[in-house]
Amino acid sequence: MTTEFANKIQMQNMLFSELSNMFGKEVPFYDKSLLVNRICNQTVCSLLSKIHVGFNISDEQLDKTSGERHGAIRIGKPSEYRWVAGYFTAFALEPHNFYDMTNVGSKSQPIVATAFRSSLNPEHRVFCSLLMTDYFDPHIRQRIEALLASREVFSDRAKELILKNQKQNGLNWNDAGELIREGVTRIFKWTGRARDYQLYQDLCQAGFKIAADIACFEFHHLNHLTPNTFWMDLYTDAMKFCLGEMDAATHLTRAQLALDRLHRFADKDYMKLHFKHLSTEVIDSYGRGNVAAEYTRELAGQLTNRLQQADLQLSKLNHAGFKDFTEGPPEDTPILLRQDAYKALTEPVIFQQPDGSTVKAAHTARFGEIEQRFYATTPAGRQFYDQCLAAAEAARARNPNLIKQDYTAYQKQYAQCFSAFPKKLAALLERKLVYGRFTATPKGLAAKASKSIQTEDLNELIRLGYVHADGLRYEDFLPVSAAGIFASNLGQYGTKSTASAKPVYTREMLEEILGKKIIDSDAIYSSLQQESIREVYEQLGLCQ
Ligand code: OOG
Ligand code: NI
Repeated sequence: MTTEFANKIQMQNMLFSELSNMFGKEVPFYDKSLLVNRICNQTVCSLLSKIHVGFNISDEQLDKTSGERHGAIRIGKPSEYRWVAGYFTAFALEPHNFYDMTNVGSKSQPIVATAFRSSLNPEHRVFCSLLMTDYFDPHIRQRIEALLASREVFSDRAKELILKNQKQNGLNWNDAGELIREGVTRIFKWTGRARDYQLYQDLCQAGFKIAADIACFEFHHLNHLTPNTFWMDLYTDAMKFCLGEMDAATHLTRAQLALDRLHRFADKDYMKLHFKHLSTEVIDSYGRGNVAAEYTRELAGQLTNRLQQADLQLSKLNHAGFKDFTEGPPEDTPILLRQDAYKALTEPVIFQQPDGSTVKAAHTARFGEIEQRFYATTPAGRQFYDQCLAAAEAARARNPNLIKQDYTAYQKQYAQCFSAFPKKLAALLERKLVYGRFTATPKGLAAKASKSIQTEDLNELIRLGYVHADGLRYEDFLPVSAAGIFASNLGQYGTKSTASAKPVYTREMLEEILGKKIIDSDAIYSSLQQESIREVYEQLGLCQ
């Protein structure tokens, strides 16, 4: 008997599309931010089609390319964490990397995490935190654990489906649809209902807002669902403008600057990185266009006008402004990922009290992140990035007012700290700072046939045009950026452990809770690179 199982990647796309619909209904502001992003991405594409003659993108493809999301949930107890892992397995989302957020200096939070995603060409991810109750003193710990003990996030039916998937390694479409519904109507849903207002207040006042966000709520509500943008600075300026944080003249100038920088930056490697549906051959076939100096001004003007229309007067909606600065590398350094966010909204909550009464209150946790992804760094590249980042953070700390006084000057100062980092893929690969994927070119194969290849040096082979190099895209997260996002949204820089000694958390401990191994994504990037090098050498008749 053959059983027809639903395709897990298709299930994944459906789940994230449904989650995005759910989140848009829960948070209308999120839908507005998606619209701003769409308009900015369209503006980017208009410029790209002038730079790369032959490039154009249909509305449908734009939606597809913009459909990528990462979500974040925060879990309270190990048993829930294991159910979540079981849920994601049904969608081919597996745990990648161990993030110890208790260990990021003054930004530390009482959580450890992993990110669920597919190993190859992931489209979607969920950053999944687990509250470490032993981070706190025994009294607070006991109160949190007692409240969590009676929480049932997963329905019996959801558990049944998760176990069924585990047994069969697949679900039919009926079951798959039901599991998705469990996700969007319960497991990841925001209900505005919470419990134990006293504990909530005590946790917030003691500086443990994150614990309050996790322990007192009914379900594992999504706290953000992040789309990607084609050009971060264009989007952040657009949002700040719509929120009333910048006037039209300033927006016009800044948008034009961002587009001019994009013009300089958006080479074929940028196209490859941002438009996965385009092959190297297609991108290579584009002609080089001439972009008139006035064109970016014109685009910036159109964008400024569009953002002033009635549907985008975001300042009239309930909001808490935009984050002060972008996390990650500066705009000119295409590594890892850049992230920014509108700050968490204050939303009404009804607390069910232990005595049966209810309390009306408000909670601030859910925010609107955005990201742009670039190349995955090797350990050497990551170390170099960390050094530059430390210098940039130190410079920011020395002059904390600069951001508000002159954001352009702040960005310059920030970028300056990364100036030693190469800016182009070829140099990044040559210096082994990012991972690549290599393929033999027709020219290389012809050279092999005529036995005229004189070198085995990969960089030389690339220079000769015998090998084509792509960079591998970074598909994971950055603890320091995450900590910055937590800090800005919780309005709390970090949370110090109040246990008699801060516990040490390990990957093995989280693996035991998950009941499965956590995949090390660095090993994946590295093996993809190695495998492609091996193939290239074989195709070109060279030994490695
Ligand atoms: C998770 C923060 C981590 C990111 O993009 O780095 C994250 C959270 O706020 O719960 O999503
Ligand atoms: Ni995030």
